[in-house]
Amino acid sequence: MNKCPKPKQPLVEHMYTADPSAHVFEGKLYIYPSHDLDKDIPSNDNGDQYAMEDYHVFSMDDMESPVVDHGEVLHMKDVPWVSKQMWAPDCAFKNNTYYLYFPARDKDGIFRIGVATSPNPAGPFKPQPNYIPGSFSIDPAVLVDDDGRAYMYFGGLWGGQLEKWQSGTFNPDAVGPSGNEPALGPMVAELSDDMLTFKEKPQMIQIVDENGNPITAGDEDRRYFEGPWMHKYNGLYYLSYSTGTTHYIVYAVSDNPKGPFVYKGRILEPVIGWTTHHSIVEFKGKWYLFYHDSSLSGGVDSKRCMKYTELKYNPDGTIQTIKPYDD
Ligand code: FUB
Repeated sequence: MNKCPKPKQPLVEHMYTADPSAHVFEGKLYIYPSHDLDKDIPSNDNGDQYAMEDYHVFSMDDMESPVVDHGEVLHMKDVPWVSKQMWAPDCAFKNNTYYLYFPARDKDGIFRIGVATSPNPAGPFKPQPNYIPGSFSIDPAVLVDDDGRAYMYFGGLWGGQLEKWQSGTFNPDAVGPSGNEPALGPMVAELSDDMLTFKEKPQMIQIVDENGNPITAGDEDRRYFEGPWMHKYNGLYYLSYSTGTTHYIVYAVSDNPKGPFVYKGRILEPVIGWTTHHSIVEFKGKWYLFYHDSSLSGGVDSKRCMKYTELKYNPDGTIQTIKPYDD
């Protein structure tokens, strides 16, 4: 059992955790993070330092309760198609079943997205024998909409390989657009009713500025890099994501789950460490941002710790920008 967490402090300190996806299931807050290894691996743009092998699930009865570690719920040795790097997961509930979605490299070194199921939000999760057909890249985030339809958002540049799929097939030499060309966006695909396959071919989401012009690849303060999250507020769809090289969590809004989305602003200023990755959840009448930084390891990019803080909206629905190290 861990101590009661405080806002902007590590949620747990007995292991390194990152990419926290938070959801309210069965009246409690459940968190599905990546599990960073306590190993020193040289960093590169391919992300080799993120060599994670398994997932733990955490829960809190409320924001004043200790964080419970439910232990290892899935290990890559139990997933036949995985070779390495189990990155940022998410969990969704439908059909009386919890679905854990996770990216990992297949036996050819290509990132795919798999799914594992459990009758319990705390797992353990039983993986499907193969990855989701037609899946690629990283960072799945699933929204089960009010009408029961479920959408998966995913994709990440560089180590996450999104730019290598622009032609529709994997091209290891492909590079992304640059300068004034429209930036790549995250992908979206509606999930089948059984939540195990895509109902359709994934399509790229368009993110535009206030004048309707596509955000360009050179606009690194606003363009999509990785870590999509989708939540709804007052009936609108809020797509939030990391800008990667500039280390912001930003957001864009639409009245349609597939966009186009209009860029609105920043949610989180840069944290300690290269990556920034988050989720947004409403719990017991307040909204929270879950995120990570590398403070627990003294700044090692691949040894991160999940944190939370309250997220506030302005009356017009915009989100107040959070400074991670100010009170
Ligand atoms: O944790 C590995 C990768 O780092 C995630 O997939 C990215 O979003 C970044 O946080």
